[in-house]
Amino acid sequence: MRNIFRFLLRLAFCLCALSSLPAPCAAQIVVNEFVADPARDWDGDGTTNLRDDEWIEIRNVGTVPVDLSAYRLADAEGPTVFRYGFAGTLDPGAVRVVYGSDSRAWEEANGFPLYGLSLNNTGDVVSLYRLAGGDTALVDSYAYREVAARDDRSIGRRSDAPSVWITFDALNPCTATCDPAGTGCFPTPGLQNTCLTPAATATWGAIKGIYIR
Ligand SMILES: [Ca+2]
Ligand SMILES: [Ca+2]
Ligand SMILES: [Ca+2]
Repeated sequence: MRNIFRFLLRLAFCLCALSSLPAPCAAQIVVNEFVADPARDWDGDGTTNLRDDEWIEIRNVGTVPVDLSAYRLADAEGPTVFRYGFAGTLDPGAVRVVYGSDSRAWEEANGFPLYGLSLNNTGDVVSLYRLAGGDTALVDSYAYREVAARDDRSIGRRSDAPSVWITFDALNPCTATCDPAGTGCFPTPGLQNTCLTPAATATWGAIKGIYIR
């Protein structure tokens, strides 16, 4: 019995490694955090740009590496206009951040309009799709409203409770109107969604490189 279980487990892992197969393997990759209304040079190119400095972070919440080549980002317009196509592999627990400038370069190379990630400041949907054979499956999405998306606020999953979404508003503190609620945490592009605050001096060194270039 135990051998049968091990065989099935191994088979499941092998199937997950094949990028052409649909969910539940696809559910391993989730939208983890994003900034829709940038007011600083998030991508580090020396200028602040409303298109190029938006960003979306994804995370592998599963237990096996995932080939990202079938994954696409879109906004509320849906899968008729993709904003970015991933490449490479994402290890379990790892995150990958895509800036608007990355998106624009991908759009240019793949014949899409050069809108970048195109995250509307007055509310939009961040969507992650997966191409599977002739189908396009919605893997994960998050709809946000205007207040939480204002200047340099990111919205993301709590690292210790991934089903709970929060606003990372240390750079632009929320009032009581933020939905999801503000936390006083800094946005963490390319890093786990740990809550880093100005008071957390012990860990500030790990993230200050993002903000001080
Ligand atoms: Ca925007
Ligand atoms: Ca920039
Ligand atoms: Ca993050």
